[in-house]
Amino acid sequence: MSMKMSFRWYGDDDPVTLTNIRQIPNMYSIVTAVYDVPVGEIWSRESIADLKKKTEDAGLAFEVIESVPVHEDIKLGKDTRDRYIENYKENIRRLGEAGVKCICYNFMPVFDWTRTQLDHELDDKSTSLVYYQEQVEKMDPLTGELSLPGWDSSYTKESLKEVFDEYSKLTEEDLWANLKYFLEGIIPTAEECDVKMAIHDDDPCWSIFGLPRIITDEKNLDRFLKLVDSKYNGLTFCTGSLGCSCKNDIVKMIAKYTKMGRVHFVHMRNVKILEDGKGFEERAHYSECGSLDMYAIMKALYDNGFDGYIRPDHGRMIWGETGRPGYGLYDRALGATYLNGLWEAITKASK
Ligand code: DNO
Repeated sequence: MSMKMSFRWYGDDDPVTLTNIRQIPNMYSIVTAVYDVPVGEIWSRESIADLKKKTEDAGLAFEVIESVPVHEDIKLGKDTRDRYIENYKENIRRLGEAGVKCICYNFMPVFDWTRTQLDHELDDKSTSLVYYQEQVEKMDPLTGELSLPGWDSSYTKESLKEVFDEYSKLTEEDLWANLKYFLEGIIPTAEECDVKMAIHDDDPCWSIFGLPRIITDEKNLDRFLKLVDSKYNGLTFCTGSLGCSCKNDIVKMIAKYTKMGRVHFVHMRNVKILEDGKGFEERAHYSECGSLDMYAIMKALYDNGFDGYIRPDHGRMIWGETGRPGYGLYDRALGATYLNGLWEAITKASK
C-alpha cells in the first residue's frame, strides 16, 4: 500500500511534456482533462481514448481526471440542471470505461482558484502566485479584465454580469441544497463505475467577490461527507487551499478524513500566511519556506493508510522557466522529489 505519485498535464499545448514528467522519479499517473468541450457537455470517446493512449505510451497511468467541471446551472439549481447532471453521469461512465479511478471537481460559484498576482518576485528571485488583500479590494471581476489560468474564459462581460445577478439571490444554504441534489444524482453512477469522486476545497477557503463558498473548513467538510455517505463521495484535499486560513488545522483534518477512507486525492502545496490577515504567498514545498508542516502532513497520510493519488501542487517559476503560472516543470518536479523523500523516510522509520 502506498501513495500514488501523479502530475498535472494540460495536454498537447502544455510546454511540459509527458517525457519530462515520466523522468521524475516514482511518477505513476497523469492528471489531466479533455479541454476541447464546453463546460457541461459530454466528452467524446475519441478524445478520452487519445489522452489515454498518449499517457500510456509514455509509460504513465491514466487514472486521474482534474477536472470534470460542474455547469453553473447545477450550482444555481436551475431547471436545466437535470440535463447537465445526466451529461455528467455519462462522463463518469465513459471515463470509468477508460480506466479512470478518480475524478476531481469543485463547486465554487463562477470562479475557480483565485490569486491577485501571478508573478510576485520572492527574495530568491523566483516568482510565485500570491493573494494580497489590498489587491483584492481594488479588483472588480465585472470589468472583464481579470482572468486566471483556472477560470472559465467563455464569459463575456454581459454574461458574467448575468451570472453574478443570479448568484446574488442564492444563499449558502441554497448552494448546499444544490450540491446535495448534484451528489444524489451522480454518486450512484460513480459507485456503479467504481470511480471515486473527489471534491476540491475552495481556494482560497472564503467567500470572494460576494459569491458564496462552502467547502472551506472542518465543519463544512464534515457536512459535505454526510450529504451522501458513500466512500465514492470523497475529497481532493488541497493543503494550500485550506491551509491559507490559520483556522484550519491541516494535519488534524487530513488525518481524520484519511482514516475515514474519504481522501482520494491530495494536492500538496505550501503557503505562507501573511500576518494581520493580509493574505498569503505560495512558496516552495519545503516546510520551512511556508506555514505548513509538510512532514507532519505526509506522516498523517502514512499513519492513516493513505493509498490514493497525490500530486505536487503549484510550483514557483525558477531557473528561467516560462509557462503556465503555477504549472511549470522544475519546481513541481522538486516538489514531487521532496514528497517522495518524506514518504520513503517515514515508511522506513516506521518499520
Ligand atoms: C488550481 C487547481 C484548481 C482545481 C479545481 C478542481 O491550480 O487546483 O483549478 O483543478 O478547482 O476542480
